[in-house]
Amino acid sequence: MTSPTDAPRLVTIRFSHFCEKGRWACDRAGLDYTEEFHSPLFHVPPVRRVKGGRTTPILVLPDRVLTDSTDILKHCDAQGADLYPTDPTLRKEVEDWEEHFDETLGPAVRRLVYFNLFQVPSKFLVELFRSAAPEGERRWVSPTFPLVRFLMRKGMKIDAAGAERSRQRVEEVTARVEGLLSDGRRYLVGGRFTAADLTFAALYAPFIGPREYGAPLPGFADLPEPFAPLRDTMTARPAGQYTQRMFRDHRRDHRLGR
Ligand SMILES: N[C@@H](CCC(=O)N[C@@H](CS)C(=O)NCC(=O)O)C(=O)O
Repeated sequence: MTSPTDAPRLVTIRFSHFCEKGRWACDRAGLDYTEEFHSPLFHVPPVRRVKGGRTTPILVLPDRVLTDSTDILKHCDAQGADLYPTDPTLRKEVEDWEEHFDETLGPAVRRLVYFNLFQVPSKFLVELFRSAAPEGERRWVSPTFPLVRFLMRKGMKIDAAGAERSRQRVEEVTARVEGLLSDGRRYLVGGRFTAADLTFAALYAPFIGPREYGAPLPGFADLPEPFAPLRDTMTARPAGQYTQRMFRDHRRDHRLGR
């Protein structure tokens, strides 16, 4: 029996796709955790308090702190999430895909999506950021939004040239995955759901906004140009359909009873 102070704590930027990756694994393992969520940049002080760097997700356990989504998946696997095959060859294949998606797809999707979101009326993004903020933080989101957007643009090099490079990067990775799926397989490795599927689906999800996503995405369905055509194209293609299927069939959340 865990006491409240022993309960794992998942520190997130609530809507972040890397955080969805970690949260999905925690839910799949049935961990009894609490999520401490924040809006972008407001996450920095709380993250600094638990570790040196500034990225989320972070899983705070009674005896250690896991500061990378892959470490969180490994922990959840050991807790019953069943994300890595036992066969060493298949396991290596899953780990290689996971690392590849983390290194290439994750940052590229983020830049491309923000580049497009920064061009829709800012009320959409303010609403999204507000939905990620806890009570005391929420009232600061709107007044600080122009500064936060400026710092995000600068920090993540969110400009037209960067977005074009990211678009190409996304295309390369997505085409590789669609190449695998073209033989009719339902999962990337070994005929069953693994960390490779979870990672691809979580990191591709910002294009789609799946219904089962573990954070609210207010206004997603109504987002105007230039985001809407990107969302529609990326949803319709095989990788989008596969991502939706992974969410539909495997994104369980025991806390929501699904
Ligand atoms: N390799 C890390 C990457 C995580 C990451 O990039 N997180 C982003 C959110 S999508 C973040 O926290 N960015 C905030 C910042 O850098 O200040 C992981 O897999 O956990």
